[in-house]
Amino acid sequence: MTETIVHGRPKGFFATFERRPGPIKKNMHYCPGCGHGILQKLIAEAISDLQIQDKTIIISPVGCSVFSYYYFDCFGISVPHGRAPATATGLVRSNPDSIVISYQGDGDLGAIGFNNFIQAANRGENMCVFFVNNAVYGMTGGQMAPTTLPGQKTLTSPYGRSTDNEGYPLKVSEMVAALDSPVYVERAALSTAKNILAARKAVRKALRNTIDRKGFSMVEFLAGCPTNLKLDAKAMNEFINNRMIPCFPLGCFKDIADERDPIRRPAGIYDRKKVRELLYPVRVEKGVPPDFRNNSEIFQKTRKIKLGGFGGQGVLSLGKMIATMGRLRNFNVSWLPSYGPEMRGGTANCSVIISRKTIGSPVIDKNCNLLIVLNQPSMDKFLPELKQNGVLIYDSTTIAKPDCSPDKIVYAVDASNIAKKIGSLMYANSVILGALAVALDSYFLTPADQADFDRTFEEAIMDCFSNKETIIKLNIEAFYAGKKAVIESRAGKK
Ligand SMILES: Cc1ncc(C[n+]2csc(CCOP(=O)(O)OP(=O)(O)O)c2C)c(N)n1
Ligand code: SF4
Repeated sequence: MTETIVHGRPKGFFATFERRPGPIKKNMHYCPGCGHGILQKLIAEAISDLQIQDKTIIISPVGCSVFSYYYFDCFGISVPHGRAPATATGLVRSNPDSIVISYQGDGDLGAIGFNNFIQAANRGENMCVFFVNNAVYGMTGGQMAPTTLPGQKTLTSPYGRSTDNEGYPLKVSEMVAALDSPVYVERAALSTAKNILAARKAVRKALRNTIDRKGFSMVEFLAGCPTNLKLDAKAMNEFINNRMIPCFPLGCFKDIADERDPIRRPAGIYDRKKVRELLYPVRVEKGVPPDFRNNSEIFQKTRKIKLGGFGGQGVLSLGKMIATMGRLRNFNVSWLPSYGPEMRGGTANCSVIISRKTIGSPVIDKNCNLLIVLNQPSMDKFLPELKQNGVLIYDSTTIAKPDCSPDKIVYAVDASNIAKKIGSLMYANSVILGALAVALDSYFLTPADQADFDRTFEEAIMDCFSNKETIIKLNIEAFYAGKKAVIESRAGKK
């Protein structure tokens, strides 16, 4: 007698599951009767029938399906809980030819990852989401999910889900269909043969939309988790048919793919030179060659700079200018602003680190080498963080002379008054940078690096304020006024 195999293993699966650890290489790890096994077979069949194996990427976040890549003979990624739509977005935006499937459970999609999911749907990303609604958290042992039915007992709702306490189940398909961007939303069930055939059709339709770049498609599958619901296969199907379907009606909620043109989004740019040109146009025009090095000893070590003042005084842009100066001279730099209520009149501060080495953390909480302060509260707060032999530069128009230990190098600059004469208080930050240039000149820089400092400052100003010619001009004026004032006051003292 010869046997005819009518429904064999789909070609979209590996012949043996070599990626699966342990001795079992032929069977899936899903429990008998689990909806994941049924759905993955439908997806594998569709991938091979549509001949998209070489460009399909299945993303499985956390949940029972996290090991999907054991089975599918295509690309696969496992990602953190709830993050598949974000990863899918990156994949499809960087390679619009890829067919990206975000395969998610109800805990993953409806709870921890809901915002990720709904934003991707609303952006109309060209991807398909296969959403497995089994009404519980399967992997972790059957806790209540956003889709758990009213009255359904789970590990964390032992008396049944109370709608008074936990609200009603989340109707994801209905919600997504209400958005304008998604093109196709259907709910199917993995219970009877008829339902499974409808599910099979829906899988193919969603994939076809993705191949045709029609945008966001989602199919929700009502699925069984017999293990956690403690039901045998027959009772599991009855639960889906008699309990789940009345709560989550089957059918197509939206199908407008035919009305939509294929999505065309800007292609990604990967050429390093082009990326650099786009990000840093000034650098390309004016920057030094990539092997340029400042030779002064001060640059051999990582330098930590803290800047504080009132919100609106230009403290953050002063930090940015210094960071830009470093970047334009091939240093690694970080700029970490501190926002918050400070932006509305309180103190604002930022941390800048300049280093030849990789910068591990942009945070400076003690031991800064240079402290620049433009208001009294920042002086009071940050002076204790200044390292021994550190440099302090402050606006003496507004801040009282600090009580510093003698090892510190202190520059008092009448910055606000000088800036006012130039036209606005907002130039006080560039005045301060002028003072910094003098401090560095006097103590730390070689003549070649001194000459380079002014040039770098001008380049940084142009980089930070591109296209604002008057602002560039007045900031440069403020910088030189700051330098002059410090040099004159020191000459006066002599
Ligand atoms: C950040 C994070 N939080 C929580 C967990 C624990 N966890 C693992 S799977 C899971 C829920 C899975 O349920 P579902 O998404 O419905 O998938 P199923 O297992 O039912 O297929 C949770 C909460 C985790 N792994 N990571
Ligand atoms: S625990 Fe539930 S969801 Fe997970 S494999 Fe078993 S039946 Fe499937």
